Amino acid sequence: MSILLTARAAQFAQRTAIIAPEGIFSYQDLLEASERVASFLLRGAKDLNQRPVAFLAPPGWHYVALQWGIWRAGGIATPLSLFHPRPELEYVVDDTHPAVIVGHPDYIDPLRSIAEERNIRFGVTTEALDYPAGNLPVIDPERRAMILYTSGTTGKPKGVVTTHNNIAAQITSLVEAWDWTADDHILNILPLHHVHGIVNVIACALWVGAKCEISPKFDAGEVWNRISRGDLTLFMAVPTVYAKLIDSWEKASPKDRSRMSGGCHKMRLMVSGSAALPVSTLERWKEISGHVLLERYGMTEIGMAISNSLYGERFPGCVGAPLPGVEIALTDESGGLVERGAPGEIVVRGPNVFMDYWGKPEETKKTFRDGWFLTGDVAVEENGIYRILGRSSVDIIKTGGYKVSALEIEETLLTHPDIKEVAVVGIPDPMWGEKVCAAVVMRPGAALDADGLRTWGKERLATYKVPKDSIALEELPRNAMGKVSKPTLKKIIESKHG
Ligand code: MLC
Ligand code: AMP
Repeated sequence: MSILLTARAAQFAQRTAIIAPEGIFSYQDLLEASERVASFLLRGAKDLNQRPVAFLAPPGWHYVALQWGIWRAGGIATPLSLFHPRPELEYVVDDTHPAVIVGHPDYIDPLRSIAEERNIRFGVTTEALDYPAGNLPVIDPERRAMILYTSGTTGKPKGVVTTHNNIAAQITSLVEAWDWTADDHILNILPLHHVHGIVNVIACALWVGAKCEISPKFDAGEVWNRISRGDLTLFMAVPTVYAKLIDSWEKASPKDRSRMSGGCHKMRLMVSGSAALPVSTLERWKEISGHVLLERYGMTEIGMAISNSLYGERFPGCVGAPLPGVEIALTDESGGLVERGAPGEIVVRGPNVFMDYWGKPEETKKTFRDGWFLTGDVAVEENGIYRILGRSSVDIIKTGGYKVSALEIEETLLTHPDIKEVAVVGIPDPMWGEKVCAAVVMRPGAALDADGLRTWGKERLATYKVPKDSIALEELPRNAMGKVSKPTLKKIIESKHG
């Protein structure tokens, strides 16, 4: 309800909404700032009429004021990633054709030139925040609210469009399941171009009138310092963050350890998601913090769908039961329900499910069957509790909570002048969950320079997509059909790394 979200804020007017590097801001401050941003975007027009507005700002006050401002002007909030080099930013801009691009003063380059080259209006967040407030449109919550880019099995990322009502359904389901209240105080350390940070943390907090403290970037030492102060009630992160926090705790002195663990004891809930939580991480975290991490399952297209319970038993290695308002089924390839206890694809139905992929009606159609969204994730269910077994495609990799497409990375690496053939796979890794690795066949006379390839890759792809390890092979393993055998390749890479 994004727009319904802003409508709720008046009731919390004097309460603290955002604690960020830029300062401490109340709900009233947020309403006033977003009104100025909306007026800046409108520049006298009545309504942005569901035109996308692309924006790039570090997690913090400018980000939230801008997001709300776009919603209040009738636009579609399209957050760009701080970790995307120019070609990836250009891809999103060319895919969405935004009415305006807005950048934080620290991120003007290369945004301004991307906008100028395309004749798109460009603005700086500071200008928008200083603009005189004017009249704003009334927004129907059935309208499009947000586009988030997600990798798929078909190469380039797709823009997932959610309406104000979709976002409201995603928020209210979590508010109910996890008992959010205005007394909550959460720390966000997640990036704000994905649903985990945007909906589960910031939007849920602002829905109930809670305090949302926003770090511009994850830093394990700083998170521990913040937790140690003992005034946070909630924390949500991906498994890699917990792995990094565990590492940092192990390195601390006994005195600091007890301070860190003490801060955790004061919290009411710690949540993990976006990738499988290893049971070993869950167990170590319990020893350190006293919390059994609540693991839940979600996806950009649906928000959160399945969750362990807040008060009842939490099942290690499982993601729990369907969230309020979300319907789940497990189906076979022809769409029939699988037998009880048998593996099946998770399919999802409910008001939380997205509207469409931006500008891709055919791809949208392919991901729905009889009104159910097909996730591509495989699970089993026993006694109402779901366990994720994996994904139906080897070409989707989850690294540190980011979903990346092996095909997209392969397409980019193939443009390297020395590379003749390439295949990308995800290799299990204790820190990252999966690590992106590439096998390349070099052109005659060329030798693989793995570090050089990483530097080259970072100019074209987000750093988290760039292979952490690359190996050169004489030829790629292929099956009888001539198709690269990724399971065989994974074994070859794993054996090379011992
Ligand atoms: C950073 N690096 C990564 C990476 N993150 N490499 C692979 N995978 C990642 N996820 C790179 C850096 O660029 C750097 O490269 C090197 O690894 C070391 O970085 P770091 O400083 O150790 O990383 P850090 O900044 O600590 O980031 C780790 C992280 C971050 C886990 C905090 O990746 C993160 O915020 N992940 C969360 C993503 C997320 O929100 N996903 C939710 C999607 S929504 P170099 O070469 O410069 O050294 C979703 C639905 C749902 O999934 O269910 O929630
Ligand atoms: P994204 O497209 O970035 O939103 O990522 C969604 C994907 O993350 C899902 O389709 C799952 O594959 C994965 N995922 C999310 N939560 C979990 C979880 N708790 N366990 C395993 N996989 C998860």
